[in-house]
Amino acid sequence: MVAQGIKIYLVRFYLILLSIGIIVCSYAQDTLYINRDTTSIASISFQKAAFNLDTNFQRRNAVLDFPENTLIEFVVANNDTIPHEVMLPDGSSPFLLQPNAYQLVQISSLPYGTFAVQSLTSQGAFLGAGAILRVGITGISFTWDLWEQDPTLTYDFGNGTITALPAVYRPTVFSINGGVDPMDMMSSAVITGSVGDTITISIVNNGNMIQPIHFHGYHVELMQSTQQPSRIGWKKDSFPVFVKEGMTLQLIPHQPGEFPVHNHNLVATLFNNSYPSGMITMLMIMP
Ligand SMILES: [Cu+2]
Repeated sequence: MVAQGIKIYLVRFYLILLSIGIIVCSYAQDTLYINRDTTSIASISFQKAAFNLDTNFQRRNAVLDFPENTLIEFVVANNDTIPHEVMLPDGSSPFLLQPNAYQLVQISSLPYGTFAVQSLTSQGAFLGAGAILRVGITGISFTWDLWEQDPTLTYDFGNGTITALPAVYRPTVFSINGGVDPMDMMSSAVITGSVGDTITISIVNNGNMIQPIHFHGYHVELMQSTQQPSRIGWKKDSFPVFVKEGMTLQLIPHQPGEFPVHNHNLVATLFNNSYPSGMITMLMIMP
């Protein structure tokens, strides 16, 4: 009798273990890999860091979508050769990730908006490592991952020879989603839609200076901001995006047309002595 009881107990225990295994296997979180590499655009070479969805370096940071008011889970893995201090958007203390280490992140919930998971380590912070979290954003939506830097300084930050911006900082690479090719209509930065659409634009400034974004043709509404909450509801054609800020803008086009949208600091619309190229793109609105 006792032996049979133990046997039933063991079978039940085994079934519980099996079901836990099935639940774990069927629920795979996204992994954000911290990657850093040398890259080049039009013969200008520089270092860049990013959170990517695999170990292959891409200049553009990953975008993860979550519903509002639910548990947010993902894994952060350090594929870099140096430790990174990782900052979460929930106000918790940053955590240190050694090379080849990974950590499961759980955030109980985030409100509607655009947030970032950023590296505070200079090889990440100054080289633009910041994954974008979009929470509760549905429908027609676009994301701009902004970053600027001086190509020479990227190597100094990468080598660890500097850990702060110099007094004279003259960046020449101004990128949206890792690219400086705004006149390419296939660019992920280009906003497309029709008159009357509700278009959501998520912006994260992963750069090191304020990026004042100017919209032509339309006013947009500030729906959310991690650093300027008092300005929510403002409808304007120009918004400063502060360093490391996450911001959500809403565009409901009242007219069709093709209009530029760009960084109002005009050196940001130059790259390798050519204009327009840099932090500039297009709004392509159909009737
Ligand atoms: Cu303008």
